Amino acid sequence: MSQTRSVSSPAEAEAFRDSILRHVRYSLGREWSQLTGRELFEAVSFAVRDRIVDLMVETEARIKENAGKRVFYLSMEFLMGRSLGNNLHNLGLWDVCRDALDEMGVDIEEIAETEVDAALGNGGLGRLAACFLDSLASLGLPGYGYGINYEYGLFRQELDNGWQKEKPDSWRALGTPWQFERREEAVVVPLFGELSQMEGHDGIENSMWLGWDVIVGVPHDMPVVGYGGKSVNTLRLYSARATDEFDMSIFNEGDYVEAVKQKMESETISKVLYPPDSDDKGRELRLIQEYFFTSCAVQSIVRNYLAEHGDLANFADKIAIQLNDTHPALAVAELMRVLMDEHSVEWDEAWDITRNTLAYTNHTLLPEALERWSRELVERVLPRHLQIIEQIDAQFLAVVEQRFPGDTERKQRMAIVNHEGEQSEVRMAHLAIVGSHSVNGVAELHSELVKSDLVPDFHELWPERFNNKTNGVTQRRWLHQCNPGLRDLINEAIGPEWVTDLDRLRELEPFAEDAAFRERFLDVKLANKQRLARTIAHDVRVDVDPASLFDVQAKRIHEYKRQLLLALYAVHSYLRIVEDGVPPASPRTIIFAGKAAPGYWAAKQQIKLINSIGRVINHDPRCAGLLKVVFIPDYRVSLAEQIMPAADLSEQISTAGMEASGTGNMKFALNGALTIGTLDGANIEIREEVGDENIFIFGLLAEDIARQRADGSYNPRAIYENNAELSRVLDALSGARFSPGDPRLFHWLKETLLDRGDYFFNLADFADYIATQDRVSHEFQDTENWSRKAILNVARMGKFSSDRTISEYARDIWGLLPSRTVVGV
Ligand code: 26V
Repeated sequence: MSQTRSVSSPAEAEAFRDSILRHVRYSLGREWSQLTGRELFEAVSFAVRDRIVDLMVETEARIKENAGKRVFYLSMEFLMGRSLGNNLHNLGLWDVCRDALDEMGVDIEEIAETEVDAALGNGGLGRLAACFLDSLASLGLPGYGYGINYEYGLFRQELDNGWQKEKPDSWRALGTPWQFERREEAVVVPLFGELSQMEGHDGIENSMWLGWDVIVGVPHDMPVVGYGGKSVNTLRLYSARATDEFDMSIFNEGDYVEAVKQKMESETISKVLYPPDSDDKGRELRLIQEYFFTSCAVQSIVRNYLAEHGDLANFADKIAIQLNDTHPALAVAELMRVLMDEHSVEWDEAWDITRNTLAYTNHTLLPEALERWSRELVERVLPRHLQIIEQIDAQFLAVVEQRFPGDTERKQRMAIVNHEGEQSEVRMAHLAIVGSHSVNGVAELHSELVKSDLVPDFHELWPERFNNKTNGVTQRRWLHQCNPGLRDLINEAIGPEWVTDLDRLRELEPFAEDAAFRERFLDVKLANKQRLARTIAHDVRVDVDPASLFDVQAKRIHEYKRQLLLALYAVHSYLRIVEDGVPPASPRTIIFAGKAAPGYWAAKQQIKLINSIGRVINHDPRCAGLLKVVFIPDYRVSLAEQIMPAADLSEQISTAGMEASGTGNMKFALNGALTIGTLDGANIEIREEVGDENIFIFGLLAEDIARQRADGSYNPRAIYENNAELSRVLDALSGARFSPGDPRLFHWLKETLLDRGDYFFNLADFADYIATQDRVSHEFQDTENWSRKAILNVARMGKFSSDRTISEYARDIWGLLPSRTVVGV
C-alpha cells in the first residue's frame, strides 16, 4: 500500500524548530538534553500556542468590527479530549511540526500521546458540545462556550478482577498549556442570604436580597481553533475562588481556621465533575455548580455587551444563549435578576429580552434524568431566584388559564413549581421551556417524542416553539485527524473539500464499484485494526486477530443502551461453538468499552458480567480463532479516536424510543463500520441516508414498546420459555459456568429479565437480534460486498456533520449569518 506522506517546506519546519527550542530554554528554563517527554509536549504546545494567540486576537477584532450577533453555548460539560494534535491539524501545521521534530529525533505521535485528555464531560452531551465548538470556529461563527473548569474530570476507569474501580482524574495536576487565566475578568457570584422588603425612593415596596455570601468565578480561556486557522474562538471555563474580603471578615473575628475552611468550601464548587447518578435530589453542591457557572456566564455576557453597546436596548438582537439541557436553566432567573436588580430594567422588558435571548435543547427523555430541585433548597441557596421563578410561574399559569379556562389539572401538570408531592419541587425543564423562544430535540424521532410524550401540554400551548436539530459530529477530529489512512485515500480519490463540506463525500459513491479502491480501503481498515489489536494486547492482555470481524459497542454503560443484549449474543455464539459444534460464519472479536456511573449498580454488574464472559471464552481452546470478547478499560475521547477507525460493526442497539440521538453511531459509520441497530435516535436517519441494504436493522419500534408498556402485554418469561436458544443462554449465565467460585454472582440477570419484567425489552428483541447477527456473519465473509457497503456508508454520512447541525441552529434559532457571508469573503 502506498501511503502518501506530504512534506512541509524546510524553512517552515526550521522556524518551528527554533520556536520549540526557544520555549525549551525561556519558557521552561531547560536545556534540550535534560528534557522529559512531558516538558517536550509543553514546549511544542507553546510553539503552537504562539500562532494561535495571534489568530485569536485577530478573530476577536474582526467580530467587534462586524458588530453582528454572538452566540453563547452554556454547558455543564465540554468533553474536549486532547488539544495538541487537533490544533496542529486545524492550523494545517501537523506536517510542519512532524518534520521539525523528526529532525530533532522525536516522534510527534509519541509527544501528542503524552497529553492527558480534558475529560470535562460524561458522554454524548459533553462531546456534542465539543464538536459544536469545532464547527462554530470552522464556520467562522462568533460562538463562545461557557462552562466549569473542573479540577477533576470524569474518573479514570480501572478494572479489578473484572469490576470497575474509579480513580481520580487530576488532569491539570501538571498545568495545561491550553488555558489563559484572566483574573481581571473575574465575576462575583452571590448566594445564600435572605430577602427583605424595603421601600424604595419612589415609595414602591421592593424586595432586596441581603446578606449573601459570594464566590468568585475566575475565567480560564481555551482557544478553539477553526479548520484552516481563519478563526480562533474561545471556550471560557470558570474556576471557583473565595474572595479575600470574605476570608478577612472571619479572619478579623479571630477565627483563622474557619476562614480557611470557608475558603476551601468555596473552591470545592469547581473541584469535580458529577457523574450522572440517578438520585439528583439532595445534592446541594450540584445545584450550586449549575448556578455558579450560569451566573458567571450571564454576568460576563451582560458586562461585555454593555462595554460594547452602552445600554441594553438591543441585547436580544446581538446575543443568543443556547442552554445545553436544563443544567444551565437557572439562566432564565439569573438574566432576569441581572437585568432588573443590577440594571434597573422593568419586569416586562426584562422578560422580553430573556425569552428572546434564550433557547433550550433537550437531550434525554429518561424520567430519572429530568432535573427537579426541591423548592426549599432553591429558596435557601437562591432566595431571589426562587422569588423570580415563582413570579414567572404565576404569570405563566395566568396564560394557561386564559387559554384553557378552569383546567386545574392542566395547570398542575404544567406549573414550574410543583406543589403536588410531599415536598414542592422546581421543574427545570418547565422553567427552560417557559423562558425560551425555542425548544429542540436532537434527532427527528426524539423531537417528536418531546412533543408527544415528554411535554405535550407545552406543545399544545406553543407549537411554534418546538423544533428538531439532528446531532452531528465534526469530521475534522472524527475522520481527518483520527483516521489518516482513510483521510489520505479519500483525498486522493475526490480531493479534500469534504473536510469543510461533508456532503462532498457523496463523490466517493462510484469508488464503491472500483475493485482497486475497495482493496485499498480494506488495507486501511486492516492497519487500523492492527493498531487497536496492539492497544488491546497492551491494556487487556488478550491477543485478538485483526482479520476477525471487529464488533464494537463503545459508549456509557446504561441499561437502555443494552450492552446486555450483545453480552447475551456473545454467550449464544459461545454455546453454538462448544455445545452444538457450529462455528460462526465469520470469526469475531466482540469489543466493549465504556464507563458506568459509580453509583449505578446494574451498570457495574454488567461490566463484571462482560469480563467474566470474556475470561471463559478467551481461555477456551475450542474458541481459538473463532471468538474473543474483550472489555477495553477507560473509554475516553483519545481511545475513541483509535476505536472508531478500527470497527467493522457498530452496535447501536438501544431500546427503541430511549436513545435521544446517539453520536457514536455517526462516528463509526463515518469511518466505514456498518451499523447493527434498532430504529432509535439518529439510527433512523442514518438508515435513510445509507439505504436499507447497507445497515442491519432489527427489533421492535418505539411505538410497539410504548404500546406494550401501556397495556402491560409484554411477557418476557413467556419468551424465555418458548425460545430454547435464549433459555440456554440465561440458564448458562445463572449457573457457575461464568462465575466460578460464586455461583450466585449473576443471579440478578434472571431476576431483572424474568421476575422484574425486563423493562428494557432485551428478551423481546433477542431472537431478531441473533438472526440479524447471523446475517452479519455471513455477509462479512464476502469482503467485496462488505467493503462496497462500508464505502457507501462513508460516502453517505454528509448529513451527520456538526457543521450542518450548527448551520441549522444558526439559521433557525440564533438568527445568525455566517460571518463570511456578512463580510462578503
Ligand atoms: C442522565 C442521567 C442522569 C440520571 C441517571 C441516568 C442518566 C442517564 C442519562 C443521562 C443523560 C444526560 C443527557 C445526555 O447525555 N444525553 C445524550 O445526549 C447526546 C447528545 O445529544 C445524545 O446523542 C444521546 O442520545 C443522549 O443520551
